[in-house]
Amino acid sequence: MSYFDNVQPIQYEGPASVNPLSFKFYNPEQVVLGKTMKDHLRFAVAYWHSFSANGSDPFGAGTNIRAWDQYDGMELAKARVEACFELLNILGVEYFAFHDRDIAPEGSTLQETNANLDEIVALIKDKMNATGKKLLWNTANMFTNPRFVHGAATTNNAEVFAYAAAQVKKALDHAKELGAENYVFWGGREGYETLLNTDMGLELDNLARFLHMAVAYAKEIGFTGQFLIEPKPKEPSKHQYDFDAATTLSFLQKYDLLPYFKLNLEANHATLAGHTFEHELRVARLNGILGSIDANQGDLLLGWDTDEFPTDLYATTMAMYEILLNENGIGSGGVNFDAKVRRTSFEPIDVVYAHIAGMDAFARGLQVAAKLIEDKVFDNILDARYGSFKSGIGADIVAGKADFKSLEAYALANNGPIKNQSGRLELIKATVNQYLTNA
Ligand code: XUL
Ligand code: CO
Repeated sequence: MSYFDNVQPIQYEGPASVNPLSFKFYNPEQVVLGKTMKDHLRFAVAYWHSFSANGSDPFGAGTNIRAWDQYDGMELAKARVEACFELLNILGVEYFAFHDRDIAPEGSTLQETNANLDEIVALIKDKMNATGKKLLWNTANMFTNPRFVHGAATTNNAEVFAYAAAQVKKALDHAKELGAENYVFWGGREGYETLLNTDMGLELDNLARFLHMAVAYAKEIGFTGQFLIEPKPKEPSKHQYDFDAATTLSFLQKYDLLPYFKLNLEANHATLAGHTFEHELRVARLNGILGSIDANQGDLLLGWDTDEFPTDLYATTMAMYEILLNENGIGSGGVNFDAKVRRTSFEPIDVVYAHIAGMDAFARGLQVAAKLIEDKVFDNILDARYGSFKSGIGADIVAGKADFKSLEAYALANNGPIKNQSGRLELIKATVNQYLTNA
């Protein structure tokens, strides 16, 4: 049985193709800067959006038409596994990602819940072995169930903390079992609403304790995937502790967790934090913690986490520029489509179109970013703009040879007016546009 209209595997047909079921830019084996597109991008499908969600929003019921909805309980869970592997095959995508609660229903006890999970993980493992598909990452959903109303690792209730630990322990067992290349911590309800009833110090200390326990358990069972933290500034908590890349970095530094964690950065989370996606990627890259990305885009007119499929070529180009400059590129991470079709795009085929759109947007972004790098466009801009630090007093500053006294002496001796140069911003933007249209 087909869940996606018997669509055949999507082929690359080039930018001139009018076939909606073809890639215009994503050509998996095409080599860009010494590596295939497939290896640069390491695309992943997000289970929760494409197989578990139903298209509902706070004002209305689900609209998605999905053939697996004829089932429920464990039968539904099994049908979703079938659908997932069918979609991966159609798209030629190698990876997928899931939360524990996406793949199997909760039972009335933790034992029952774990048994349900074990059964579906075994099915997924068989499918992975049969198809060669891989798990980019898994994670524990510690935000949907009402028990997490006050948080999980940052809850005020120690029993919830223990339950969350049990849940992550199980998820790490499954990560090991399925050979997950990463494991993600997104702190869904790890934040607070008001300081009037919040012990921020204890909550943050506990979050660090929780993460150290995860590191210790992974070591104990021999799970070697990369740990990732996914920052987000708000939603569902009013104030999330892992606000953005810089905040998360200082948390990791303070609690001696930096050796064990990198970041999974999401475009829409960046814009919610008041940053561009490339800002977040740059902060992570400069600090050696750029691990993986959740590819999507927000709507700047709306200002919440709309999780749209990424189609903005400017944004994908700037993101791929940072990834290409990262040591070892995206590394063991990937480009995970944490994105959902709009409520109005309710047919199964829309899920296929949406992924094609996102994959092409990133493939095009990769091509343009590679050309910008090859032609040293930004290198030349920066060389010229920061030229004053290459010689004379600037070189002394950078070499650590200057102090306040020598700089004062220099400033006093230089009586003429200081001359600045134009930043040439409009010219630079026009150049980027040229690359976007011609590269
Ligand atoms: C929520 C979000 C999550 C994480 C995984 O905004 O991005 O889906 O990616 O828990
Ligand atoms: Co995400």
